[in-house]
Amino acid sequence: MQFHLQKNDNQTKARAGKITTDHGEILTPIFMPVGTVGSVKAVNQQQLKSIVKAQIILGNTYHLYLRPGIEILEQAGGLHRFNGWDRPILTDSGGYQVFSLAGTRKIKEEGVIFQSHIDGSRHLFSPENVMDTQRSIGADIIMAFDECPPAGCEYIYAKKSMQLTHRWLDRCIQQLAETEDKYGYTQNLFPIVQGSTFKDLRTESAQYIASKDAAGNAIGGLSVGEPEDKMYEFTELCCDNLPTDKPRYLMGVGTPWNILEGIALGVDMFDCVMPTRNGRNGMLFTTQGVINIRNKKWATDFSSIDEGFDCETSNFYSKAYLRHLFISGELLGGQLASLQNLSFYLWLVENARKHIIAGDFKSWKEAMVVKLKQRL
Ligand code: PRF
Repeated sequence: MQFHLQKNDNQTKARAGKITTDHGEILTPIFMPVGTVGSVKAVNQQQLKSIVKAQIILGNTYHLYLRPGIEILEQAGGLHRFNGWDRPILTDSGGYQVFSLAGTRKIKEEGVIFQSHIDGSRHLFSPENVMDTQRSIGADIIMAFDECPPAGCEYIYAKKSMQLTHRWLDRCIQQLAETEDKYGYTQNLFPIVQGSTFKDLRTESAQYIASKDAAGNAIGGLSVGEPEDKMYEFTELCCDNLPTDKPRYLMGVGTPWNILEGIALGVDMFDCVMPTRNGRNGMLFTTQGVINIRNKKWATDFSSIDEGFDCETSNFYSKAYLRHLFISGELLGGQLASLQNLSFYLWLVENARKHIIAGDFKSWKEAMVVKLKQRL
């Protein structure tokens, strides 16, 4: 994998770049739609390409390991063959999902013992077997196995947890060195910075992660319930301590304005369930602000979903029709809302990139943040 920096913004820490993987190029900054079980909910792979213009999607080791399971993924020849997505894929390690989803779990030096959210069965995730599982899934970018401590945890817990994440990282690196790519293309490990909201821990963690000279680096443990200003403060601290010549990925973030602020702090990659999950609940992100499409006020508004935004969904359908679909419980409603939101997120990062290259990112971003936060 290669990362080519094309432009550094003069007024902020934003960058425009290009990542090259064996499944094609990714122009940064980029947003990655979340396809937890190998499917971006309600949106098919053709739509992801032609309407959303997604360049890379995400999958989750935790979910794919439980269902369909490693044997089936290996028989298929990896996730790309299984789901028909021939562009880059990134898989999260499960280090977050076992903490947020699984029922009872026990963290040990060896790994985490957890219970499946599907049938309650017991499993162990270790740095070694999570690397093996990600080999079998076959994503282009694979994440280190980490522990994401809860927001507001005590210093001593955050420190021990960070140290465990660092020891697990070393074991991930070792395991990858001892195993091979399964499907003839290169898989790239991204380590993850932790350290909660403690400056000394975050600095130490970012420097430790940087010393591994990985193909890219991630920032975890943020957007877990801390105030927004803390999230920005710690994102910046991490970025400042991570290599400039490698992509930086802020995990699980966020709202459209979080993404713009993250870009201004030096982040290159983002993922979040928000555009799809909130979309299925009737929350639309548009170039004019946020819409609750179930609201009565849209019942007779026959204007397009997002006027002035050139996307298939926004162009073809009205607010009144989309509201009708939601009120009637039609599946198409969730699909159209997801398409609108994902297309908008990809539009947003594409435009951020254009403005970084043009040299007017800062003023564009400031005006956009105000506009996008509006509730219509
Ligand atoms: N670790 C991993 N995945 C994640 C996170 C993390 O800390 C987060 C936190 N926002 C989202 N996804 N492995």
